[in-house]
This record gives sequence, structure tokens and C-alpha cells, in this order.
Amino acid sequence: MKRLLVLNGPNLNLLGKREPGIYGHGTLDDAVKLARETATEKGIEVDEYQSNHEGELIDAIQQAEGKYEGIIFNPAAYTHTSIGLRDAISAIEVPVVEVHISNVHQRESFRHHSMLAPVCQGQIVGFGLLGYRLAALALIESLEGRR
Ligand code: CA2
Repeated sequence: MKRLLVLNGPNLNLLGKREPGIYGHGTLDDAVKLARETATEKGIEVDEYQSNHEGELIDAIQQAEGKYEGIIFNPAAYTHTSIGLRDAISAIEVPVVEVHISNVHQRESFRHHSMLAPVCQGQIVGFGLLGYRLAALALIESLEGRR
């Protein structure tokens, strides 16, 4: 059975509980469910992991090799700072799609740059939780060689 990992970075455990004006009312479970629904239709399983700790996210990326066909990754604030996460993504063969719920380009300038985008397969920004579904679809279609 093929598998995807939905990986979420710091503070995303608060989704739906704080700041609904920026991130909406949906929870992290809702986001994972959207990705899972799309994957299940194609017979693909989805696991999820959230951490507030950079090193734990690096561990999860390293451990994805050989276990997952793709990673849907919202690195949250580490997007803009983390060379460690970038190096981890570069070190694996597993394709990573970067997802942001908000349109980071409409926000503060420090959110406009991603350290990770150059080593990801692609980036989905600004579509709310739907971005998780779009990322699942993009990964699955590319795995099936339709891109
Ligand atoms: O738009 C996104 O998905 C972000 O990755 C969210 C990050 C932010 O640092 C990035 O620039 C863009 C922040 C995640 C924090 O999530 C919260 C959710 C609810 C309440 C507070 C924080």
C-alpha cells in the first residue's frame, strides 16, 4: 500500500482554536481529512505528524525515506528560517509539496521568502485547508506519471 505523510510544523495544532481571521475555523484534523479523502479514492494511505520542534520535523523527514511516496508539508514559521529542514528535504528522494493555508505573499515581507521552496516539488499557497487536498492530488497525479 502506498502512503503519504501530512507533516505540520509549529503552532498548527492551534488551528481552529485561535486566529480564525487568518487561518479559518477548520482544525488540523480537518486538513488531514481533506488530503486523506483524495488519497483514499486512489487506494493511498495517509499518516500525519505535527511537531512544534524543528529537530523532530527533521527526524520525520529523514525517516520518511522508504516509507512514504510523498510528503505534504506545512513547515509553518520554519518555512522562513530553517536551513536544517531544507537540508533534510534535499537529503531524501521522497517528493515534498510545501503548503501554506494563508497567502503568505499578502502578509508581512518576512513571510514572502521560503527557505524550502527550491528543494520542494512545488508549493501551494493561499487556498486555506483546501491546499492539503490540492497537494495530495498533485503528489498522486505526479506519482502516476500524469505530469
Ligand atoms: O499560512 C500558513 O500555513 C503558514 O505556514 C502558517 C504559519 C506561518 O508562520 C507561515 O508564515 C504561514 C503559522 C502557523 C500558526 O498557526 C496558528 C493557527 C492558529 C492560531 C495561531 C497560529
